[in-house]
Amino acid sequence: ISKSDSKLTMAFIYVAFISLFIGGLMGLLQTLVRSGSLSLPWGITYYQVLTVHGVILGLVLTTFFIIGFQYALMAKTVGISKKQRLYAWLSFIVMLIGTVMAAVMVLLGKASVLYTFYAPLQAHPIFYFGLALVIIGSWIACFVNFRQLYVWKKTHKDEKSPLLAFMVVINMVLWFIATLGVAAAVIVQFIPWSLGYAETINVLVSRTLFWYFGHPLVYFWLLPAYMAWYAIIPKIIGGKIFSDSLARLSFVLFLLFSIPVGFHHQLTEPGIDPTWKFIQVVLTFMVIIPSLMTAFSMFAMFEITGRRKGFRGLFGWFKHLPWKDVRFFAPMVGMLAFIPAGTGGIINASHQLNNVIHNTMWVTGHFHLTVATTVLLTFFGISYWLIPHLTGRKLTKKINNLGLIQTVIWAVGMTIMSGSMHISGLLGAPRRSAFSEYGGTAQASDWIGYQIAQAVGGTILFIGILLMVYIFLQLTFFAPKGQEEFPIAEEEVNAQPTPLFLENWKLWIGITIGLILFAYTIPFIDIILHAPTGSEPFAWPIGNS
Ligand code: HAS
Repeated sequence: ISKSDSKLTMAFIYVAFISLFIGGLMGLLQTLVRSGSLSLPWGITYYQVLTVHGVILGLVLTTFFIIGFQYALMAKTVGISKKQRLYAWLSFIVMLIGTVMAAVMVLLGKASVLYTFYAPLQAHPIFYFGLALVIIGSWIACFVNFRQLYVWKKTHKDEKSPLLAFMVVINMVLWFIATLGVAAAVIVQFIPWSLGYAETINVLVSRTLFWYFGHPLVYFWLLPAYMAWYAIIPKIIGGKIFSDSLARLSFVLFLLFSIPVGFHHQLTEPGIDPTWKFIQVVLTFMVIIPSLMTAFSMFAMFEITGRRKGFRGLFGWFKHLPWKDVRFFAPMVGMLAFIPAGTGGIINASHQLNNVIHNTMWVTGHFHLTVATTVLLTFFGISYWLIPHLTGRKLTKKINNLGLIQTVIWAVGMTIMSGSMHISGLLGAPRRSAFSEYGGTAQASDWIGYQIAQAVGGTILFIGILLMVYIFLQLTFFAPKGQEEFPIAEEEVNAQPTPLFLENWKLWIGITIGLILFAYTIPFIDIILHAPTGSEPFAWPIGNS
């Protein structure tokens, strides 16, 4: 892609890697505090560190990497005009200002509200203003991407849009609809409440609006990884896209089913009618289907490519995979991790089993496997070719090999850390708590060994982060000059034409809105009507005298 587009994407990627370093360091501190091996100096609290860790890795790193990567995909597939690029820069600047405002408040200990930031925890108003700016900046990015595809379509009538551009737009539609919920919470509830205009806040409304956003958020993280799996990995392994239609359908299903499911994070909460919890659990099981389709599609693509290269036998095709190419190896380890990670998700979503694991370390284990392994290793896999492509350098054999080592370190560290998180969670260890022996109870003593294992895994992961930051610096500033390809796979030659209805935006957005209204309207009215006295639904001055 052009120099100007490269600069734009790199701006986002710089923020992502700085975040990786700071957030990773906080993660290390946390595991050390939880295992009782460290007490934090200078009055810094556990929750301050936990908030920096969650916000900077879960929200900042991901959002910046994704939006930057998506700009690169759009520039490559449908192009970007000068004016759109200016708006893209505006999105970056607005998001950056918002991030700095929120980060300063968190670092000063004035916003130790965790990455979920719902009430009753309260932050300094500047934190919420910062969040609002990040959301607004990301909306500018949404509209730039929508416009890019729209302009392309106008000059390519009756053609299907490039697969990656279609995927980016789905992800941004999903993000836009989802962030409406969190924006409402920030503007209508948190800002007036934190400014002191309102004395009270309706906690359940704030949690419900957060999770309306919080679940699709995890698919906003996952879908860029799926973009690479569907359309980039086949090229890297010398294959073709298994099915363009299947890939598009799975993305459409994510759009439909990732939003009306937030209650599966609130299954233990009073105040929500169990019938609606049940309905949202059923919808959660629907959102598993596109991931199962993806797993099928990946296996099919690997097998077809292997057989074409002449490998026979039930698992012979397995050998052809380029295990020594880090552009493949890192995402592949991510895929493998998604098998237990996704299984854990299905356990979480099962209403009764959720009672066993909710608010325990199991959940922390789950999301370190999903977002911090499957998604992050895929993002690392993308970085190995994208960064040198953008900086006009080469991925050398040496850096490739360091990348292989990095991936193994990550897999080992995460197996130890996330494995012990899952087990200690089953033994009842609560999440989000600093080290405690709980008054010397026998049950708490069962957890300590696992907490030490988490610190060991966390330390290994931190070494992995240092290595990754080193690789990033190499790829950005020091690797030899050259050209690295932007690998985008083609479709199978004999592929069936993709049905046009898959690009019927009005239809899909219409069904999405219908499903959201179905899943949320009645329970939301219920929550408001039955709000306890003193917790007005909207924290406006009028509602709270
Ligand atoms: Fe989750 C909690 C349910 C997926 C992230 N999740 C969380 C939280 C986070 C998170 C951050 O129902 C914590 C929020 C908090 O702070 O409280 N999750 C699910 C379900 C799925 C799921 C049903 N989660 C994710 C993904 C995430 C993520 C993806 C981030 C990216 N999750 C829950 C629930 C909770 C929850 C409850 C609340 C728990 C509570 O009570 O608090 C599904 O989407 C999973 C479907 C996935 C699969 C796997 C398919 C496998 C594939 C790989 C194939 C491998 C190949 C390689 C091809 C069915 C695609 C083969 C190669 C060879 C060489 C063999």
